[in-house]
Amino acid sequence: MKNHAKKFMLLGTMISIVGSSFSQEVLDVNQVRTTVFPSNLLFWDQSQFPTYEVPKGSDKYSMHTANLWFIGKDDITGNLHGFADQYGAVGSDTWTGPLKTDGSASTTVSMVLNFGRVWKLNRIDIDALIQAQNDGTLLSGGYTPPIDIVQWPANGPVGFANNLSPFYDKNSDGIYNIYDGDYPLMKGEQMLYWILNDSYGTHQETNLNAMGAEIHVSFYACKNEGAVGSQDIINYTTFLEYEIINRSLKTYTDIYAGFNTDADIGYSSDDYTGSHVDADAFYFYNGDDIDGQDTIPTFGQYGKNSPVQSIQFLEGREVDGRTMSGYMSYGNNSGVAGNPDVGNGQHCYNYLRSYFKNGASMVFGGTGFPGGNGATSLDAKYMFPGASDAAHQGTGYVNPGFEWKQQHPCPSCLPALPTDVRGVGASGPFTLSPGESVKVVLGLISTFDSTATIPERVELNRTQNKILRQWYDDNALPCVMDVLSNEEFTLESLQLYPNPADNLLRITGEALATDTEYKVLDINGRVLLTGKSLQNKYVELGVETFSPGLYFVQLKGKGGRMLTLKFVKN
Ligand SMILES: [Ca+2]
Ligand SMILES: [Ca+2]
Ligand SMILES: [Ca+2]
Ligand SMILES: [Ca+2]
Repeated sequence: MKNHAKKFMLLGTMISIVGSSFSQEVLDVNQVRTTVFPSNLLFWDQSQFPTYEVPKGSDKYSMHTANLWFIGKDDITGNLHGFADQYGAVGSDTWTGPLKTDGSASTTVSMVLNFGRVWKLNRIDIDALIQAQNDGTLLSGGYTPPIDIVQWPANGPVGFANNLSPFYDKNSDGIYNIYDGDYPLMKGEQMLYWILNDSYGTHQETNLNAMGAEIHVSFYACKNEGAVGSQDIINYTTFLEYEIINRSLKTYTDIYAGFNTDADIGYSSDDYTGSHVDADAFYFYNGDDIDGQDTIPTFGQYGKNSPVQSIQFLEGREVDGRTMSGYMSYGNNSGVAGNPDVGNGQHCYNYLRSYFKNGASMVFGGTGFPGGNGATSLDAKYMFPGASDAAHQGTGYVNPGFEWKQQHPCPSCLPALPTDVRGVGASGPFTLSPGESVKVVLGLISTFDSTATIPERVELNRTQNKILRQWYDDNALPCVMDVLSNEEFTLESLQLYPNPADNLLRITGEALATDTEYKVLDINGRVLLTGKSLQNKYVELGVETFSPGLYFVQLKGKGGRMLTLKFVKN
C-alpha cells in the first residue's frame, strides 16, 4: 500500500462542506467490490487504502484511485474551465448536487448537503417494488420500499432541473411517485448513483475556472452466474456512466473528457501500462512475473496471478472513428512527465491532449518524451499502443516502423523498469453549448488467466475489450441490464419450447405484445437473428442451421423491459 500523507487532509475538507451526510456505498454484485463516496475521487477510502477489490473477497486491489477530468475553453476568452480532481490534496474541484437552471449554474449549501450521498439500487428491489405496485401490497402497507427507492432524486426542487435521475413515469405527469406506479430506471444488477457539480466553490485542485457542469454518475455492474466461455468477462466488469451537462450560459470548445487512473496492480511499484487503440481502451498490468516487492508476495499483492486492468471508452464523443482520442501515462514524481502540479489545471489539460506538462507533444518511442533514448520525431496520441494501432491513427497515419510498448521502448532499447504508473485516457475534442450535455460510458475489465503469460494476458484483455464493445453496441450484454417494465412482462409469463430444439422454436405467452422485439445471440454475444413478434403474439425461430450449443433470446417488451431466455440447440 502507498502512504499518501497528503490524502488525509481531504476528509476534513469534505466534512466541512457536506457535514455528517457524507455517506458511502458498496458496489459488490459480481467479482468486483468497491466502496464509493459521493465524490470525484473513486476506488479508495479517501484516506489511504485502495478499495477496487477483485476478485471479491481476495483483499487484493487492481486500482488505487481514479477521477473524471473535464476541461475546455470559453469560446470568447479562450480561458480554461473545468475540473480535474486527483487526490484532493488541498481541496476539491467538485461538490455534490445539481445546479440551478437559470444560467447562474449556482447552488445552495442545503442542496450540497442533501446530495452528499450515494443512492444504491438493486434490481431485485425494483422487481419487488413493481410486484408490490401490481398486487396492492405497496398501497396496503404490506410492502415497505427501500429508502433509496423512496428518496430517488428524480425531481429537482424549484430552480433546479425537474428531471434529474431517470425513472419510469407511469402516468406521464413528470412527477416521481411510486404510489402512481413509477419506479427508478437502473442499469445492471446493482447501480450506485450520485450527482456532482463543479460550481459550488473555488477549484483548489487545479485553480481552473468553474465550467458550470452538473455531473450525473451511474456506477453499475451485472453478473451471469451460469456464464459460459467469454460471458464470464461480465463478472469481472463494472460500468461507469457520466452525463455531464453545461448549466452555464457559456459555450465551451476544445473540451476533453478524460479518466485519470492510478491503477496499482496490487503492489504499486512494479507495473506497466499501455493502450489498446483498436479497442478505445487503456490498461495496466504487472511489469514483472510476481506482483510484489520480492518473489514471495505479501499482504495485498497478487503474486503470480496478477490481472490486467483496463478502462474502455464504450461511449464518448467519437472523433476520427475513435471514442478514445488519446492515452498519456505519467509517473509518480514531480518531473515534466510526472504528477500534474497541484493547482495547475494546464498540466491536466496537456495530459488530456497527449502533451507533457511543459507543452511538448508526446512522440512515438522511448518514454514518449521528445529527444529521449529511443524516441522518434513523430508526434503520438497513444502511449505504448503495441500492435493495436495497425492504421497508425496515433501518429497521423504514418507508420513508425516498430511496435512501441513499455517493455519494448524501441528496437534497440532495454525494457523500462516497472514502476508506479498512472495515466489519463481521453475523449475529444468537442463543444458544449449552454444546456447541452455529453455522455461518457466506461467499461472497466479485470482480466485474469493464471495459465497465460503476462503478455498473453494483455492480448486477452484486448480481445475482451473488443467483445465487451460489441456486446455493448449490440445491446447484447450476457446479463440482464435494464429494468424497465410493463408489469406483466416476466419470464414466468412466457413459454419457450421445445427446449432443446432441433429446427423450430416457439415463444408464446399472453404478455407477448404484437411488436415485441427479439434477438437471438450465441454465447459470444453475436446476434444471429432479430425480428418482432407477430399479430397472434408468438415468436417463431428457425434454428436448423445453428451449431449445437447454448443460445439466448432477448425480448424487449413494452416500456423497454428486457428479458433473456436460454435454449439449447441439439
Ligand atoms: Ca408520475
Ligand atoms: Ca500506479
Ligand atoms: Ca503491481
Ligand atoms: Ca514484482
